[in-house]
Amino acid sequence: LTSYRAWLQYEQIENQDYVSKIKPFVQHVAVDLACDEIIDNALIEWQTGLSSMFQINASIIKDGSVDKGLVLKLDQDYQEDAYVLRASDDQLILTGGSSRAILYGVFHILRLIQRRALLAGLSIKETPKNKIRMINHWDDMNGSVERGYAGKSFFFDDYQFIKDRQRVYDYARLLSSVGINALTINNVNVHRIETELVTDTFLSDVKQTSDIFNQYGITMYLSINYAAPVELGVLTTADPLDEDVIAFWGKTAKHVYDVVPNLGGFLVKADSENRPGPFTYGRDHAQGANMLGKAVEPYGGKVIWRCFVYNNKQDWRDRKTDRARAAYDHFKPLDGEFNDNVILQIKNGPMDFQVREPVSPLIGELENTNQFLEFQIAQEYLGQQRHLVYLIPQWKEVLEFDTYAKGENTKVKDIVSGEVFDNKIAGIVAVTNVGIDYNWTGHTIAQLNFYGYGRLIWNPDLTSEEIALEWIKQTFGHDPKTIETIMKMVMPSWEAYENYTSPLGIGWMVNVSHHYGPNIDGYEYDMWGTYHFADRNGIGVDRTIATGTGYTGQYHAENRDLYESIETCPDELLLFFHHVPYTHVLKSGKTVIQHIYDTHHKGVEQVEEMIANWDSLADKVDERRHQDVKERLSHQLWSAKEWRDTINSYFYRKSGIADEQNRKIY
Ligand code: BDP
Repeated sequence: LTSYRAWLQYEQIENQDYVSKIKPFVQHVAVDLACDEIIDNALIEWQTGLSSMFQINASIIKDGSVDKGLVLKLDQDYQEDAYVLRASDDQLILTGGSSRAILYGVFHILRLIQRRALLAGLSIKETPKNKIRMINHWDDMNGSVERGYAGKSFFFDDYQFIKDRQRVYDYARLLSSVGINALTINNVNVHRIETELVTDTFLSDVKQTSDIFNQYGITMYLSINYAAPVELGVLTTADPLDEDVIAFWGKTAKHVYDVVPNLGGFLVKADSENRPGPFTYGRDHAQGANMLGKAVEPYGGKVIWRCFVYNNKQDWRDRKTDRARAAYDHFKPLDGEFNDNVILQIKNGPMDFQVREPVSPLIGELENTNQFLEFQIAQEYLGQQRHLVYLIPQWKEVLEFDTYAKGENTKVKDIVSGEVFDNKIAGIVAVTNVGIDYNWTGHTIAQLNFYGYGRLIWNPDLTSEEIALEWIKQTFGHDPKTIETIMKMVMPSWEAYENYTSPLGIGWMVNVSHHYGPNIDGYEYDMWGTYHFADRNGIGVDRTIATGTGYTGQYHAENRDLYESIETCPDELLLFFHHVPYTHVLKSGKTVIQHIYDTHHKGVEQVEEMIANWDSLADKVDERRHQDVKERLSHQLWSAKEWRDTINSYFYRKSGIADEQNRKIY
């Protein structure tokens, strides 16, 4: 099925001129290295791609050279995932630092061909910016996916592993095609049943799944239950300093690694949103994480410990419990206390994957601790893959953000890559957006966020436009009008979503719990720490040092001052940092209230434009995909109008200030 193939369409190439230019490179492939299962998969991919695009059956020559064609070589001096592509007029040499690098190189060449690039004279060196490039699944063993918008899990169903693993293979292939080299398969919220993933009940399934990923150069990890010794009925405590607990984890790790020697390690969500953790026993997160770190250390395992830790039962009486402060307040004091094989995983913003948040102030503050940056590809708060929202522009802003941690130009991308603080382990992880839907991602265009995530974390200097263009050509072909039209749809889509949802960085205003659709006061009177404080006079959260929660003080001086002052605070984050009257004049020259009205109308118009654009492609895109996206866009328009009307009428009634343009208020 076209949608299932995602960006690996390998459409037959009609342009004979192009075919004749590429043919010399694709007749033979000489394998000048020892084969393993990863190389075998690279060769299969090469043959699949060529037979489909050129109807060529490339011959594989394992002990001999070719003077025309592709040559695969290893060079131990290269970094593990790095590769070089060098071409003369009819020979292309791919040299990689490892089998995995060869696989990446083959996907790279196929990508070039799918984009109709020429190969002659090619000279490319690729080294990924981030060593670990990871995906987190929030799949539960009952088959559901927490915050999953593309159908059920393809790993689990009915409290079992799904035994037909074809989809897992296909998925591993898609992941490696964009350079992903690590993943967890189960939810960070580990229930009773998933606690048993580290026991004999499931270890052979874990091993079989891990083996599939290994064949594509991907290391698998498990999310574990911090309270496993208690939950499994072995002990009455999970205290990290208790001898029996230490022995439990030592034994468990040994057994897990006996069965699954290639397992990457454990991911842990502790003391957060009702999950158990070291706090129950009066211990801190370093004590909790290090105990597990030591257990997996003999086997080369790692422990990834999430920093999404906050008090989810707070009513704002004590301003110091501002949820935005939590990650920094919990983890900054522990910098330097974590084992070498422990990594802290930090969400990109201080709250929770909102359409607009400042960058987490914890990033750049851990000078002696390994860290991962966490994004969310699943559009939990961004339209749940029913709305078209291209996320790369948002992530690029995060990666390009200057923390000033070590003076000017200490950007997030250089911190999380491990370069700034010279971390041994470093990288980026994201919550995936795939499920069992026939097109993987529910919304076909949401495939772009999956593709783009991989490409961006491999090379954060790629622009949003470059990534979108790559994806469109591989997914929808080469018709110039199609390309231009889809570009016009995706590029402004994040801004459009921001326009018709919650304004000026305040976030939330979604329905409680499922997080879809407008509900301005939903979280306002719930205890999750996500307030907007709208009243008849104004709106926003005062997070200043002078009069607010002091959150701005968690940033380095330059950013602290920027956000602290209402004069310099950027418009798009104003309500995140300041409480202002509706009549406050933004840098744009508009009042806050007029900005709210205008952006909400504009957002809806932007969706109308998206639809007009998509309609114009009716005879350019195959019917199934066209119809599919069209249905979602129609829903998006309905939903955008609901947002506009709900937000605009709420603020009109609160403020009593009319829209200057006198548009209808519902
Ligand atoms: C929030 C989700 C929740 C997750 C939590 C997390 O609403 O389902 O469990 O994050 O990251 O975004 O642990």
